[in-house]
Amino acid sequence: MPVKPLSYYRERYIRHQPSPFCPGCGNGIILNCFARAVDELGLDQDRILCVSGIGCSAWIPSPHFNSDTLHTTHGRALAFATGAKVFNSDLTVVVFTGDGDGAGIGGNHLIHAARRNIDITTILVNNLSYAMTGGQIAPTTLHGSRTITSPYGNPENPFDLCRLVAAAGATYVARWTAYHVVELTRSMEEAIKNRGFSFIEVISPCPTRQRRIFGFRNPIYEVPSRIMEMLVESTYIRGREPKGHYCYAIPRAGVKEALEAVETELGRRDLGAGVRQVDHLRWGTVLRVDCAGPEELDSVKELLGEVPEVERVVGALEGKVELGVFVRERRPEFVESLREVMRRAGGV
Ligand SMILES: Cc1ncc(C[n+]2csc(CCOP(=O)(O)OP(=O)(O)O)c2C)c(N)n1
Ligand code: SF4
Ligand SMILES: [Mg+2]
Repeated sequence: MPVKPLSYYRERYIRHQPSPFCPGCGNGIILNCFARAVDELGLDQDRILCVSGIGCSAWIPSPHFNSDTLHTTHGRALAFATGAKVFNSDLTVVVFTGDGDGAGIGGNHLIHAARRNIDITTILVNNLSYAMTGGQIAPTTLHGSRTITSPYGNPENPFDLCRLVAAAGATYVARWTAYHVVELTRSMEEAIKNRGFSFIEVISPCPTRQRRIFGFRNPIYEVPSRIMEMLVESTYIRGREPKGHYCYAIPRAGVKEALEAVETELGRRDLGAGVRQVDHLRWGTVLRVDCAGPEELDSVKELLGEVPEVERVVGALEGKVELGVFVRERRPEFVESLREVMRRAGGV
C-alpha cells in the first residue's frame, strides 16, 4: 500500500486552526496517530463523535479533528459521551482526557464507564501533572516529584491507571508513550474496534511543565528530545526481551562525580563496558552501564557496588514502566444490555 503523505491526513482530518500546543508537546503526536487510526479503519467521519473535558489534552480533538467534537466540562467527558452513545449507538465515540481530567476530578466516571463496559474508547494523556493550569500534582504525578504544588517533593503515590481500569472491568486496556507511534496507532485501531470500554493511557511529553518536574536545566528547546529519550529509557514493551546487557548506577551525590569515578574504575579493570548519563522516570538522572554480555554485566555490577560515589545499582528492568496491551476480553456491552432491558420492559 502506498505511504500517504502528511498533507493527506492534514487536509482530510485536521481543521485549519492555529495549534494551541507548546512546541514539543505530545498532544499533536497523539492527534496524528488518531487520524491515521481512523483512516486505516476507513471510518465515516460523519459518524465519529470526539468528546473531551478540560485541559490541554482536551484540545486534541476539539476543534482540530474533522468530525463532530464535544468540548465539555472538567472531568465530565465520559458522562457526556455515555449520554451520546446511549442516544445514538451507531456513533463511534472517542473520549480524549487528561490525567487530571480523567483520573482526578473525573476518576469516578472512568471506573464506572469501565464497569459498565460501554462501547466508548478513552484515550487518556498522562503528562504527569495538571499541565494547563501550571503543572500542579495530579493523581499520576510520580512519588517525590517537584511540582508547583509540591516544591519539596510529592508525598503521594500515583495510580497505575491501566490496572485500575482493568480491575474496574474494561475490555481493552493498553499503555504506550508518545514515542511509540506505530504501536499507539495500531492500539487505537484495536480499541475502536472493540465492542466495549477501551482505555489507552499515553505517557506524553509536556516540556513546559516537565522541565521543572524532571529538574532539567537545559534551555527549553532542548527539553522535548530529552523527555523523548527518557520515555524510551524508562519503559519496556511487555513480552519483548530488553536489548543488550546493562544496569543503572544511582549516584550518591553529583552525577558528574559518579560518572568520573565509574569511568576511571571501568578503565582500570578493562571490562569492555561503556558508561553514559541518562534520564529515567523512576531514578532521575543516573548512569547507564552497557556490557558486552551477561558475565561482564555480573562483574560490572559487583564493581559498581564498590564505587563510593554510587549509592545503588539497579537492574535494567527495575523501575521501568510496562507498555503493551494488558486486557483483551469480551463481556456484555452496556448499551446492548440496556436496549434488551428496555425491550423486556416494553419500552422499545
Ligand atoms: C471544575 C473545574 N475545576 C478546575 C478547573 C481548572 N482546570 C482547568 S484544566 C485543569 C487541569 C487539567 O489537567 P489534565 O486533565 O491533566 O490536563 P492537561 O492540561 O495536563 O492535559 C484544571 C484543574 C476547571 N476548569 N474546572
Ligand atoms: S502546557 Fe504541556 S500539555 Fe499543555 S500544551 Fe504546553 S506542552 Fe502541551
Ligand atoms: Mg495532565
